[in-house]
Amino acid sequence: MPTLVELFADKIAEAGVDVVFGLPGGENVDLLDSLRRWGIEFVLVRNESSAIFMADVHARITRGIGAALTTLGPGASNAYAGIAHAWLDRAPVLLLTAQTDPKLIGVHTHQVLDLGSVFRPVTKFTAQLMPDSASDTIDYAIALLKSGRPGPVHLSLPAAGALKEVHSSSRPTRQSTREISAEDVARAKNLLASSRRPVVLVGLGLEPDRPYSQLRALAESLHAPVIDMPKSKGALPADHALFVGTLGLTANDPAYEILDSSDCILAIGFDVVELVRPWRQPQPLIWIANWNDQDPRIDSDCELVGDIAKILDALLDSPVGVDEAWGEGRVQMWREARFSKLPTASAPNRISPADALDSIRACTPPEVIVTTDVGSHKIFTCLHWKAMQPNTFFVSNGLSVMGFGLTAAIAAARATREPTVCITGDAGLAMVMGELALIVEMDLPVMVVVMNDSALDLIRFAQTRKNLQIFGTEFANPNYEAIASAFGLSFARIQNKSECEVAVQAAVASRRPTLLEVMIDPAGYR
Ligand SMILES: Cc1ncc(C[n+]2csc(CCOP(=O)(O)OP(=O)(O)O)c2C)c(N)n1
Ligand SMILES: [Mg+2]
Repeated sequence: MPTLVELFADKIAEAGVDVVFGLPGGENVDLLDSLRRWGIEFVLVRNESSAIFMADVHARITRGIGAALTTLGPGASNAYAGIAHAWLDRAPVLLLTAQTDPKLIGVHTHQVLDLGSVFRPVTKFTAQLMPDSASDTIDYAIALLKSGRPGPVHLSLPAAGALKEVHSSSRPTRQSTREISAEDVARAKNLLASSRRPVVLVGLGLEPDRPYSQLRALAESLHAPVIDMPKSKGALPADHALFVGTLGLTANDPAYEILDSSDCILAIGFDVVELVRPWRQPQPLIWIANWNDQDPRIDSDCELVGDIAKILDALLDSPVGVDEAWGEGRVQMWREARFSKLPTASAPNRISPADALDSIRACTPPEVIVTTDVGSHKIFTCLHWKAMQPNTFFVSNGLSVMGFGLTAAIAAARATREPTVCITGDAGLAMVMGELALIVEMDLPVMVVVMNDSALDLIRFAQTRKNLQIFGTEFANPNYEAIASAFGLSFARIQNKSECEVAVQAAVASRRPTLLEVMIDPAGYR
């Protein structure tokens, strides 16, 4: 009979896990050894939440599940931001933590936290593995990760149980498949037929279904402008005649102009968790997703839940009667009004955010993966970056947690081995700076672009808007050249567009781990 840790390694390997991200404690060494013996790679992170961010991105790129490992109390609680991200950003990540021997709970308190209570609000399921039931518990936890709306699960393993022999069973867990009713399809078609100005709104739930060709075909047949959300950027290429822009960054995102003037919303894989203001669109809404409209439920006139590609195919022959001034023409007008206005840098030796992103876009291939951290640079990057292919843009947007950007880029480059760009603020980079070591250890083609403004710019801007004094939002940055050299990354400091182009071209060509310090003019974010 296998031991409990062997059973765990066996079951996650069977579920397709070939890498675990984590930072172990003494209680994990038997499990770590079983991962080694099962040929599962272990990526040793420098901070536990990084492990969850990486497991999320790994899952999203491979269409699989992510796995992370930490020790008990301190390691588990250090993973909280990561798990909270996986919860609100709908990521199928299995977190395995250690735990104290159940016999000692109540007697011994050193490093002991009630991890079930800690993780229950931010997981789909949390349980302690017990030798008698571990096999079924692991099966259940793995099946839950991706059933319905994806999300994290937490299992804890008391060190005392690690080497107990356990009974292994394999219960096939049924994935519920929802049949799409002909009645619902007919109702959706009627709504579309009577719409003069339909709009498509896509969100984080397009992955892992990837119904991108069906989405494009349906939008084109309806002449419906497409608005994406940060986590679905690239679903329709940014240069497509029907692509409008990205929603979910501010209360007045420019794309609201198109959304507000539409008369029917086709919401596909949409999740209001990505919006910074409550949902209050009065138009008829057709809900298409792999999970029920829930949490919070928004008003919809028709709910189609199931395989998104099949649903979109079923709607493809909907009759259309859109206004002539809608569709491609309306999108073109909107773009012209918007893109004529972007500022260039006003401060000396500073580059504007638009110039920085435009030169990165011009010097990288269409399929380049971009990740962003959280702050003013995130809002600007989500609104301005032209994503040309699906699933090439990674951001924490449900939780919007700092520290995600760098770790996401590491996981993306590790999984794809392709040039990956991380756009991060200086404060966000400082939170996870230790992870720079992983880029060099794994020799990844990651370009870390740090927007140096010596400030929590987004928070400083909130002070300015309220006419408050700047207080507690500015800081001094380290010498980034020395940081790059200490970690073993190539380095360049950038003060204008041509320097940016030269540095990005060099980084892409060399595929070397690179840190680019961009002397940003934060006035350009506004
Ligand atoms: C872990 C975490 N702490 C705090 C915040 C709140 N917050 C959002 S943006 C921001 C400032 C980020 O500063 P920086 O990384 O330099 O980006 P900038 O706004 O300057 O572009 C803060 C503190 C957060 N989202 N996540
Ligand atoms: Mg900053």
